[in-house]
Amino acid sequence: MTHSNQGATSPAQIFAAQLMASFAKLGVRQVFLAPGARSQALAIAAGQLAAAGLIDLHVHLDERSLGFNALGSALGSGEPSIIITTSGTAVANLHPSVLEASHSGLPLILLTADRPAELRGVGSNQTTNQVGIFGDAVRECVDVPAPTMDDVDEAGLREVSALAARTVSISLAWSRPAASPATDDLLRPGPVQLNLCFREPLSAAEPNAAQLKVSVALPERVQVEPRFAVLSASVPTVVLAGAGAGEHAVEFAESYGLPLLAEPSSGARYGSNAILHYRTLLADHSTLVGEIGRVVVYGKPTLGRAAIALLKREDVEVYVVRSATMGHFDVSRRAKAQVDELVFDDEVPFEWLAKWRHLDAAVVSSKTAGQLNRANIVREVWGATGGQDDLVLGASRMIREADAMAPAKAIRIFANRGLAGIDGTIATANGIALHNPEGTTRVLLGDLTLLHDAGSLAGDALGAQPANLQVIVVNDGGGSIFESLEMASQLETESFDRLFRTPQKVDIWGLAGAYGWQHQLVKTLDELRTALAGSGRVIIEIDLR
Ligand SMILES: Cc1ncc(C[n+]2csc(CCOP(=O)(O)OP(=O)(O)O)c2C)c(N)n1
Ligand SMILES: [Mg+2]
Repeated sequence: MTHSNQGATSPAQIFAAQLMASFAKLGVRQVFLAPGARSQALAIAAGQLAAAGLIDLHVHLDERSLGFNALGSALGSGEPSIIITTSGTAVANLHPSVLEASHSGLPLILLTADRPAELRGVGSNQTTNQVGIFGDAVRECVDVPAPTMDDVDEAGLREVSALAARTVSISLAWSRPAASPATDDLLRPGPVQLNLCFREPLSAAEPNAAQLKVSVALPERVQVEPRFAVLSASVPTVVLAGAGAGEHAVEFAESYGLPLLAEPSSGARYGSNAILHYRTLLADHSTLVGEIGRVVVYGKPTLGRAAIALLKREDVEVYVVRSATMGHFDVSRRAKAQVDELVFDDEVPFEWLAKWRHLDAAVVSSKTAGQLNRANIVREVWGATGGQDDLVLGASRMIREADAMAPAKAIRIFANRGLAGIDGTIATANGIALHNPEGTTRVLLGDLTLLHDAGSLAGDALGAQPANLQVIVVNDGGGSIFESLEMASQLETESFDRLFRTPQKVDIWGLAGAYGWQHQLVKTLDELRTALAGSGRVIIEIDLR
């Protein structure tokens, strides 16, 4: 390939090399790139760092998919992901993943290339207002003017490195964004946008980002004043663990002997305090449910209306434990306190948990042994998934089925519950799988959820492809979750199908083949078990139509 401007100097390239080298020096390894012209200096710098083994580079065509891949990587690793896009609609295509990352507290660093000031607002090609495009979904948005030669002298380059450090630090909630002054405000990781203007020449072969010696470090981590509360042990208390609750909810429930009502997406559905059929028990309004006087909420519960109704009950007091990822969840607007740690003033009577366990054991599980139905699919998937594996749950019906009966098992479960979209699920799983080369990453989802993100099956053709990724699609010919909602009883079947179910007739076997995936059609539980024990990148289609 010829480089017409080889040897020429490009402030854009000097800036981009310094910025990307600084991110790498700060330890940010995962870089996600979608191709474009305005962002070429960043892409070239990223390519140089990847070639030198200093970062992992992932290239995807579609920015919507790219964003969810990066989000999945942040979920799987806890580390920030860098996303590089060109200008215009490319940036807008990041919006779904940026919203999800904002609501679920995930560190994304968005490097959105833009035209310089003189080309804005005059109808230039591929130019729109990218500053503020994500609203309050980014923790901070910095509009960085196009660098000139004067901006990339030694002092200027130190500023570029400082910008990288501040960006990483805010994305990880180590530093306070400008908009968050209060000292006991919860600091949450999240997306940060650097809108980077570049003027021509947009790139050059030099400098090589991998050869730069940069000196940069993260600022000291800001400490947030923790908040405590002391609870009276005489009020019958349950722990409600929503998405992102994590092991703290389990430790709290176990150290005080409290019933643990944990969603599958909580990371807390394990241990002997977990009340597996809590969903059924809450909906049944049993006397025990009536006795609840206090709910301690961890994470963000989103799966069932009965849990939300409990939080709104006048005779129930609510304490919310603040979550660094999911924020403070106070859906009833009447939490007595939002705290970081809770203690009881006395021992909780042990009979309280015993009663819950008794009632839980008495819930009759459906007698459908051997049948290929949703409950048994959940059992098989949980059974096949071990400590080495990751399980990703799509939004919609299957995650609720799991909420109703999934076993208590300490496995890594992920779900995009920040906004509970049916978008980006394959890409999210793909990003998570990047960090699990040994085990299997399974994603359990509905047919519409798969089709919404079918383009993400393309993956990164020249880059790392997860070795063992199983997409388990429960194909019931459309959105069956709506059958259980109000509209189903308002409408004739024909209207219901047209307006809500959206039946689809996609040939999933053909879809898998087109993208180079294996496909297995499963019609019995035995076939499902065999398929789950396999390896490779496979779509396991369970036909429930
Ligand atoms: C991006 C987005 N669009 C629309 C919705 C609303 N929605 C929730 S569930 C659903 C249907 C899902 O169908 P499917 O994936 O087949 O799951 P099923 O309920 O049939 O198991 C839709 C459209 C959403 N959550 N997110
Ligand atoms: Mg469906």
